[in-house]
Amino acid sequence: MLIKIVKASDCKESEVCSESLYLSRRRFLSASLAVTGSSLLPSVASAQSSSADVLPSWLQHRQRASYSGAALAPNDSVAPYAAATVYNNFYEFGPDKDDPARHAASLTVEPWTVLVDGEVERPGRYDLASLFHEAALEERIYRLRCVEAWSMVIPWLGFPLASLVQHLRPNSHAKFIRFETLVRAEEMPGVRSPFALIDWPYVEGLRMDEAMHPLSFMAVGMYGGAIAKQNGAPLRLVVPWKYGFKSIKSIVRISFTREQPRTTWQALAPDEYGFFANVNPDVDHPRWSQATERRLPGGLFERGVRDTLMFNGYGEEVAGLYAGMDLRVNY
Ligand SMILES: Nc1nc2c(c(=O)[nH]1)N[C@H]1C(S)=C(S)[C@@H](COP(=O)(O)O)O[C@H]1N2
Ligand SMILES: [Mo]
Repeated sequence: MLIKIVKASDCKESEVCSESLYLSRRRFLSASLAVTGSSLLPSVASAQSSSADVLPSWLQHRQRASYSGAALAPNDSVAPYAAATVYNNFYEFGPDKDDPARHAASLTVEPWTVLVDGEVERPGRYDLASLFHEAALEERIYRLRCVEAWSMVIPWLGFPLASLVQHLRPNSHAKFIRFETLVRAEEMPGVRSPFALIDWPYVEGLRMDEAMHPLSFMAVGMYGGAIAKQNGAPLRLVVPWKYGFKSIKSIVRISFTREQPRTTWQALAPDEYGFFANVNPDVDHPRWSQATERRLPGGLFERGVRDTLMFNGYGEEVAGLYAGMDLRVNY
């Protein structure tokens, strides 16, 4: 059976592609699941489940702390788990929005270690429990605004990046942090693909003051449970005032550097994607406007288009980081 259906990833900013086309594709997938049996399609089957898996054991007994900053706006509602785990960008698993949900299930996340190196007093290879030592677990409900002009509200569980940095003790030469994603061709079809544009590993970075900002977050869970593999298990960065591509997934290396790191999207298309990548409705992408965004998942009668907010609505907290900087130059 061959059915031609428009892919959500073909839609980006265009007016003609609506979320409903994407949703009907999902219905088509679940219908075919019912016919073929879920055992044949384990990755799609797991993406269909409606709630998060239980937290890994090292997190289950962590002390919890509450966070009172950066509240949601009255018109923000949390995306259903099923939406946040079927519409993803994770190019290691393929270029289409549903590739991560289909292929990430086979990713091995245990054991997982993170290499810490560079200008730091405590370099080494850490497992996750020792990386976060005795930090208390927090929930952060953040807007995530992709540079492609869609957004979602997602509840994360994890630790402030600042607590990790303090634990690792960067020295006085450390001006930036560089993060690197796992590269494992056997488990990552996008890495194996000869058509991939990205020069693996996926790399992202922050200036040290950005990393130390209380909103910068290392997620190890979502929706009160485990973080889904398509969302960057077992460890991903979340920087809510920056375009989504800064929020690097499945991190295996954290380096403290003197120089600004060469990051993946900036290296690929420097005119289109900057190092800072702060959400900014006044600075358009060369190929589309950043003034508005599509909030996902859209309702049946509502296209869900809304104005994009400066710093994704976190300006009160973060604008001071960029005082005196020209954000048209440093996009
Ligand atoms: N390693 C890695 N991290 C990544 C990406 C990627 O392709 N590879 N995509 C980024 C982009 S463009 C976005 S919008 C967010 C999407 O996060 P989500 O799928 O959890 O919504 O992940 C970011 N992190
Ligand atoms: Mo993105």
